[in-house]
Amino acid sequence: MSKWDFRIFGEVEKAAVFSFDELMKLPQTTVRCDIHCVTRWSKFDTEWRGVLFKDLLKEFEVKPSARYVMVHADHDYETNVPLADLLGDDILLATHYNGASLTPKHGYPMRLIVPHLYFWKSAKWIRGFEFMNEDRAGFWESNGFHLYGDAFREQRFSGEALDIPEDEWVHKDFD
Ligand SMILES: Nc1nc2c(c(=O)[nH]1)N[C@H]1C(S)=C(S)[C@@H](COP(=O)(O)O)O[C@H]1N2
Ligand SMILES: [Mo]
Repeated sequence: MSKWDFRIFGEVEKAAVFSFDELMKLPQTTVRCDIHCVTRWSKFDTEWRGVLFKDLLKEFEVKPSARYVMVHADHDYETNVPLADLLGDDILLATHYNGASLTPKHGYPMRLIVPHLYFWKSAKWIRGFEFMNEDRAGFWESNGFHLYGDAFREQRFSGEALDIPEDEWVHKDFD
């Protein structure tokens, strides 16, 4: 954990680096939400704890020109989200799931939770946010998946918005 850090860079007044302990000193919030994977499993009423994106945002100054965020994670994973989508009361840098620390498989030490977008946007093993003027495709978004990925408008694939009723989504056994 001593080597782990979290970087803030791009369209910010001053780039910043946070240690895990520094992030843990920020207010801790619990969020209950449903999550939706693009491959059609959902899990309902999940509970996460961590730091709200909007609380982290108070720790540095974003340039007015910043409109998108590239979420950077270990193992070269990245995913893009509009900044406006990250400002809500349910957007979390999560360290805990159901009261226990995240397991390595599910994103330890920290993952993003963005409930209203497909779960590929909820990057595991996050390491930084890059603020951007313009949108740029992340890993899945460069590989045929939707640039925005609204789970309720069923934006799965690039350019697509299929209309599949919610009751046809399947529930995944979360291990
Ligand atoms: N870093 C990283 N985050 C990721 C992924 C990934 O491959 N790498 N997969 C995404 C997808 S498609 C899903 S459905 C969820 C799965 O989260 P889980 O393993 O906790 O169920 O993580 C998302 N976050
Ligand atoms: Mo997924």
